[in-house]
Amino acid sequence: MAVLAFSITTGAAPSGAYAADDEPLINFPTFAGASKMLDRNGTADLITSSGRLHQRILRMTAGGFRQAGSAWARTKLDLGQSFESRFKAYLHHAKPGADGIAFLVQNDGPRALGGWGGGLGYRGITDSVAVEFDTFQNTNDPSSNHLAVVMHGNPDNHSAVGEPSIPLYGRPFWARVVYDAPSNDLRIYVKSLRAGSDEELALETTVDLADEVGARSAWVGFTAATGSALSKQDIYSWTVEAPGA
Ligand SMILES: [Ca+2]
Repeated sequence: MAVLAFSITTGAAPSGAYAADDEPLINFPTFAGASKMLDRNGTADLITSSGRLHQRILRMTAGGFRQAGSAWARTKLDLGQSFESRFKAYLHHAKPGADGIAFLVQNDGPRALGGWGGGLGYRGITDSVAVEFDTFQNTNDPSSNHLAVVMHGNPDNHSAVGEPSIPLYGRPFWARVVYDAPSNDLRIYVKSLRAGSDEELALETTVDLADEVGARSAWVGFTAATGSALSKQDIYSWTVEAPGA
């Protein structure tokens, strides 16, 4: 009923682009039963974690050399409306680890997968905007613990950079990507899972996502990669909500 009422008040809402009040557009509290709702490429896989939680997770890379993976929700995202994406990640395994993960909106399609290593699995996905969580310092990187917003699949050119106070590698963290469509304001928050930790604003920039991606409706998901240094890169939980709709 809520969906019907909403579509009437907003006019010609594209089918499937709006959810009912407070119902996430994309909702993976865990990745149990997610196989039919996620397109996975390269090394991205749904597995049962071996740790204490013993839950279904999205493992983007499995700890081998020169791996790259991508995973895209089958529900496309309307970039003309504000949204909030929240996920819990754990990048771990070897020391040092590499290379990190990225949250993307893209218009290349459900098979999109980019290059390994510093490409973070998105290098070459041209119709995209990436938010990278980068754990290995390449030539153009400020550190081995940074966030960046990157346009058009070129990780050598950061549009905006932030360096969080918490480690992205070796400890699980929460990330929240908040996009305000009217102002094109994009904010990325991170938070340690440690008791008493506060969320911090790690990066804020202005970007017109629909304009950069070249479409109002985009695929949304993650990429990740390893190179000569290795990581297991796991997503434990992921939601996308459009609270301002
Ligand atoms: Ca890097």
